[in-house]
Amino acid sequence: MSAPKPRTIAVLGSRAVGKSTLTIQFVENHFVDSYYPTIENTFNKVIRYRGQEIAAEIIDTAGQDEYSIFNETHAVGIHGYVLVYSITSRQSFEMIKIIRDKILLHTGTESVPIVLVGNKTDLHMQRTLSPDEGKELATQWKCAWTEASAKHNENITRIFELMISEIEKNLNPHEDGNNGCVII
Ligand SMILES: Nc1nc2c(ncn2[C@@H]2O[C@H](COP(=O)(O)OP(=O)(O)O)[C@@H](O)[C@H]2O)c(=O)[nH]1
Ligand SMILES: [Mg+2]
Repeated sequence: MSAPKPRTIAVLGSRAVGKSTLTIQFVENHFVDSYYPTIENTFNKVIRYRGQEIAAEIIDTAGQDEYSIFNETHAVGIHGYVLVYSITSRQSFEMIKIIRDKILLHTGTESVPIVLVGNKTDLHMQRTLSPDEGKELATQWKCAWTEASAKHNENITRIFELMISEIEKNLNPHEDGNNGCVII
């Protein structure tokens, strides 16, 4: 049996929500406290999924805001999107909705594989978004959702396992056990 094709994953969200931190935590297993905010980087990592080794190419984007034009390269050749907000920033949560609209507009599809991530759960005192708000949005979008802490390495591997699961579900929609949305 041939090895599965590489999967390309884009990590999107407002600036400073932790896109680079969670990507580096996942790929290199360490916490970076300061990372140059505006560069885009691509990382490679093999992800184990259902006994298979899947090569993932992870694009850590520079981040989106109301002034930055959606980069059309993020609509081509991407298998799945990790959309990150910070549980301390309602603005970052609102930005996720705008980003998703732009993805759908540029890809011309009704849905794309998405994992919605509420990052920075270690900042309990600054929490302004409840888990339910994230879950509700994921239910509406029929996508996966999880909260995470890139700082404490909580649920970081889970994000990418969910992503592969969403991508495979999208590519093989009729396989057993591949229906419904995954929420943990
Ligand atoms: N407390 C806490 N800080 C985080 C977490 N993830 C990222 N940060 C910090 O948030 C800031 C922005 O992170 P960065 O990954 O550069 O954000 P990006 O612009 O989305 O790539 C940095 O100072 C990180 O150390 C987290 O889970 N918890
Ligand atoms: Mg970054």
